[in-house]
Amino acid sequence: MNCSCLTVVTAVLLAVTASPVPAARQGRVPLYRTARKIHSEYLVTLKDAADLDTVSEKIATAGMKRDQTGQVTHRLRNVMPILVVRLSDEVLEMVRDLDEVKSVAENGEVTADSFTYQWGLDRIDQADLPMNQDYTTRYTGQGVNIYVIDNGFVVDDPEFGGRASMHECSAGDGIDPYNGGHGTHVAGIIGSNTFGVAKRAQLHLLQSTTVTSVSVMLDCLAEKMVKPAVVSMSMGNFPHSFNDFVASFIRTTDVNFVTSAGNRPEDACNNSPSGAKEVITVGATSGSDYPYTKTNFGSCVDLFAPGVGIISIGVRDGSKTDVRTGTSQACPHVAGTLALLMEKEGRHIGYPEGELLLTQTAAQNKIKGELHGTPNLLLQVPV
Ligand SMILES: [Ca+2]
Repeated sequence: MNCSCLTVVTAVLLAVTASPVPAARQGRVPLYRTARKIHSEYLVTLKDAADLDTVSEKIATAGMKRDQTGQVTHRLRNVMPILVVRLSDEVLEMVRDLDEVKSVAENGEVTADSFTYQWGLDRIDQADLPMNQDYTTRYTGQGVNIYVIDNGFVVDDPEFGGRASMHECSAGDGIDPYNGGHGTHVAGIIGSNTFGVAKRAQLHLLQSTTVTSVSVMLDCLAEKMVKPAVVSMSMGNFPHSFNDFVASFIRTTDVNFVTSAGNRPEDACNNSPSGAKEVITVGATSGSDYPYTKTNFGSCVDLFAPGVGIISIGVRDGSKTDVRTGTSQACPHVAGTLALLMEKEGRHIGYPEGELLLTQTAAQNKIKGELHGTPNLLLQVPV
């Protein structure tokens, strides 16, 4: 099977599953519609006992008799018996009347990973699939300060609604502020108007790229943070000794520190600060509730949150949105949720209460596949 056939197979499966409501006429097999239809192109699924070549002949003959298009371009035998065809409208109706045919689907353009809405929000306000295309919570994180340690911030993006600013403790590090936009994407998941979990939280941005500058910033923050507060850092690969530093920061300040589990994939206990017991460490899941293939795992991960194909604020190529994957995208879902919980409680939530609340309210045993000892907990917001 060549590459174009593989592409077609993908299109078949997506096209058939994308629109489950058939537009069938009486007596004819269902015609499944697609959102971005390609004119005259269809996927004809045959009954198991049907012969692909015989049906192909019938379609070609029907086209010739009517002097119309009835062309079979691919015969798929290995997964399901399917004919990929080009048909005129009249021949299409004839095909839908054939005894051997089970269903017909329009061919259409599909764009993998191109989510037009923030499915991560949709997922965390409901315990079970399927998602309902909606994110509803009565909380916004208003009055809560979220300190975001990252790099590549665009502070004045309209999506932040004026709620984002560089914090006085920010190291700056003298790097290009855009720097791929990682921090902007992450902060957008925490608190932007469209893509954010906590849409009214105050975002304090701290730009850094080195272990020393993060340490200097945390030392500064320990003095300057205003509660209710939470710290979010979608960064890893610190030396193991940093675990002790961040643990002391949490105990001294009584402020929760959320971080990404990492994308190796390996035991999160081997990395820092994901391996620190006091830190809230977040693994990443997909929209079908499987772990992200590269998510770090194990007992040091506290819970999972959406992280595969997450849309948020984009800065690359002048695009206003960007779709990214990783535990960097999972971590900010949790930081935003802590802000919602603090608004709900009407007070600061510190250590270890924040971690307890998150794990107690998480959806249990929803994540499928191999978890390598990671707790089967999926983030849920207070609704
Ligand atoms: Ca939902």
